[in-house]
Order: sequence, then C-alpha cells, then structure tokens
Amino acid sequence: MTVSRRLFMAAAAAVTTSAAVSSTALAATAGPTTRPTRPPTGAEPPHGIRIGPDDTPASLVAKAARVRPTARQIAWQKLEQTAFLHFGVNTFTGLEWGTGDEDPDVFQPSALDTDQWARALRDGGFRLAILTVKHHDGFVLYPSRYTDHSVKSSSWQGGKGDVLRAFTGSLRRHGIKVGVYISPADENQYLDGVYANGSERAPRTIPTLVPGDDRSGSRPRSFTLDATDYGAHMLNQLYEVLTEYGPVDEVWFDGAQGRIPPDKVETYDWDSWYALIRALAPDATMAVRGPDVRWVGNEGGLARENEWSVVPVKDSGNGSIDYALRYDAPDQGSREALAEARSVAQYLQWWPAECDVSIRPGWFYHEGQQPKSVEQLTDIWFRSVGRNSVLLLNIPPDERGLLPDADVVRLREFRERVRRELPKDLAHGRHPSHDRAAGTVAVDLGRAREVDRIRIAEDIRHGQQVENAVVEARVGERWETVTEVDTVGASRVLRLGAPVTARRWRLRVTRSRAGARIAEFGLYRSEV
Ligand code: FUL
Repeated sequence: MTVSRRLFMAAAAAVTTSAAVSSTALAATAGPTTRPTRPPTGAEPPHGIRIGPDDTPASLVAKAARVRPTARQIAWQKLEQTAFLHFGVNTFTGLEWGTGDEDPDVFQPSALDTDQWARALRDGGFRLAILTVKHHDGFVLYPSRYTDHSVKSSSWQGGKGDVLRAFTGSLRRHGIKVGVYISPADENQYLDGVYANGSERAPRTIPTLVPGDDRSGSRPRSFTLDATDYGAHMLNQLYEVLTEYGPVDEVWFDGAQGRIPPDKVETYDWDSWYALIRALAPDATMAVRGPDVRWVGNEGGLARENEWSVVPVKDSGNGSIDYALRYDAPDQGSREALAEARSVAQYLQWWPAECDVSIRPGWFYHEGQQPKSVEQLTDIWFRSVGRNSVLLLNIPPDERGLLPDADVVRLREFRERVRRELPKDLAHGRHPSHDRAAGTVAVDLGRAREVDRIRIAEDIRHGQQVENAVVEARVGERWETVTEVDTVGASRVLRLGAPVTARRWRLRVTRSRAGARIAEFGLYRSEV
C-alpha cells in the first residue's frame, strides 16, 4: 500500500540553480549560482564515482571497487538495529495517512511516558530511534512557530505538551541516538495553500522570523537557501528541530507527495534541505530519500540475499539522487547490474540499504492488531542485519502514549532469541591467521566444536569487495566446503541446516573486486 508513495519524484525535479548556502558564521555566498557540474549530495568522490556509457564492464567494476563510505555511513552501519515510532493524530483517528484537517484536539495521550519507550528500546538492543515528528497529515509533535496543526493546539497538557522534547530527553538519558521523521508530504500545508502552490524557487532567509519571534534578540545563525514557499516551511521546521532539540543523528525523509490533484506538484528543495542539515547536524545521516541511506525497496524488512552498498544512481535534480535501476530490482549492484544500469546511471555511490518494517500490520497503533512473533522477527533480523543492512523496526505507541505491553515483552524476547542464535563466538581469542594474498582467514578452535551459525564482515572502510567466498572445515587431511556466499559487506550471518563439527575452520575469498579485508569471521553454536 505504502510502497508507491515511497516512489521518488525524480522526473518532477528540474534543476536550473542549486542551493546557495550562506550563514552568518560561514560568511555570505548569497543568491543562486549555476553549478551544472556539481555532483548531487553524497556523490562526491570517493563516496560517488562518475560513470558513463563509455565505461566497459571491467572499468565499472574497477570504479565500484574504489567507492568508499563516509565516516557518517560507517557509524550508521554499526548501529545494526534501529527503531521507528509512528505516533501522531493517526494514533487517535485510526487512520494510516491523515487528512490534514483533523482537529488537533484529538491528540490526547492519557499517560505519555517516553522513558518507558526508551527503556523498552534499550532493553531490546536498539541503538537509535526515529520519531514521526511530522507525518503526512502535517501535525507536528512539538510547538512549531510555523503551523497551528501541532500539540500546542491540543488541550493535552494545556497546549504546553511537547512530545519531541520528552522523546529526545528520554533517549539521551538511556544512551539511544535520536532520529527525526519529517514528512515532505504535508496535507495540512496543502489545505493552507502553501504545499504545491506553484510558488517560485527563490532565495529565502532561514530562520524566517515570525512576528514577536522569541529568537530575534539572540541573532540566530541564519542561512540563505533557495526554496519554494513550502520548501521554506520545511527549512524553518528543520531549523527548529535541529537547533532546539539537537544533536540529531538521523533525518528520515519519505519521497511521497501529498494527495494532491494530478496537475499540481511540489518539487522538493532537496539540495537546500540537505545543505541546512549538513550545516546544523553534520553527523546526521539522511535517509531514505536522502544521500546517505537507501530504502531496501520493500516494507517487510527484507534485504536481498546479495545486498551491495555500492549501487548505480542517477542525478534526479535539486541535488538528489535516485536509483538507476528499479528501487525493488532483485539485483542492485552485481557486475551484471552495473552493466545493465550503465546507460542510465551517472554515478556509482555508497548507498547502503535500510530495511524498514512494522512490528504490527500498521505503521500507527490500531487496537486489535498484534505484534509479530519472535520467529518472524528473528527471521527478519537474519534477512536484514545478516544481509549487509540496518534494521529499522517500527513499534507504534498506543493512545496512552506508551509502547503496548505485548510489544515490550516481544522486544525483550526478540533480543534474547538473537542472543541465543549467536551466543558466543567460538573463535574469539583464538587469533585467526590472515593470509591476505591468498584471501583466507583461518582459525583453530583448539578442539572440535559444533558450529551452526557463522558471522562474516568486511572492513567497509576499504569498500565492499567480496563477490564469492567459501567457508571450509578441516576434515581429516582435506578442507571441505561447509557453505558459500557471494556478497558479505558490513555483516553477513549464515545459518547452517545442521551443525558441523570441526576444530579448524577457514574463510576463503574466491572472487573479489579489489583485495578484500575481512574484519570478522565468527563461529557459533546456537542455543535454540
Ligand atoms: C511510508 C509512509 O507513507 C508510511 O506511512 C510510513 O511512514 C512508512 C515508513 O513510509 O512511505
């Protein structure tokens, strides 16, 4: 249902100018400038490398081998398991996509406790959580200066409630990083004549001070950025969130357009939004309609068996990139995929996959729905974290403003189950020997041990290189193949059909783009 809404509006965005960023701190470069050759955000070498129709299959592979993640992407990848919290007016109206004209007074959490969210997420092993600060209805969970469709227009807590303030405080106290979902689609701003109103993209001063603005005395850091009326609205809200609730570690953008007549379009000012985020939150990753993190292409939390972090992309205008192949193509990055994309792609970019899925059928809480089973969640974990991706699991707070009791229990069971799947690395402390020239890592477990789970990782600071590798066990005088993989990337977790008993084990890279660096070769016996 929601998949089509995620589709990117590539065709609608035509670039004539790019964002001119200036800040009082950075000295001015005000006004639009034409920079036709500037790569889209995130496609700067070595994170993105230009390709063209003249590239041969061999030169494409050589270029892919040179693409590297940013430090920001490396830190994000290490999170492994992140959470989504869909909470807003829909929690109270029963809708999945609000209308924008709902009465803000419907927002009435009876017992909001964001510490309960943070405890449950921490105990469930989540390292970052993303709150829907604004979903497509435009209702905002903090008292924004730029809309009345927010918590301040609800009688909840006498109009003084601020979910974002409570959320950021609780997460930080529990050692969890903060992410914000700020929907580009905004039904309320459409009804207000701002979204898709046909206004020109022109230089705007951000923040745009409002009458009686409490910030006017403090001379806030200001920026001049190209935007439409609605683009400026987004910039002003981003500014509020990033300057008053920071530090923010992830900004999550959906690519959806509002439910607007077919002759209307809001061409998002991606370049200006990205520039403001980079200036105010330099460590924040921008997902998934953003340059740092790619949507895996489904909402089931499932990565491809072979998930590449280097993928072909095309310039989609306004500083943004889009998939060169279909967003859900079964293969985004093999040699064949690179060759297939060559005629449409402009860059090979480090754009790693994030797998989003809800623990319940809906993204928002609806009474009567049940959380997924531990088996289902564990399977999702193997097919996301175990396949070179980060898991983004949605756990929606209910009308009380609490994570439902059943979900809290399920998260704890899920974490416990993952622990029992990979309880203890038998190779830990056994000093594996690396023969980089031969592409092997060997480990002697000291005595014969049963193994049924294997975890492999490349050191992605050196890119993603492995195209085939075999895991072998020493049986008598011979090495016997236990299992085989094509891609590895930041994390590959394998389940064997039955335990294999051996003392000496090795991982042998049989095909790679450039010399692969193996960072992990872990051997486990599950307790499930
Ligand atoms: C989709 C949205 O339309 C859904 O409501 C949800 O927020 C999901 C994560 O992204 O595209």
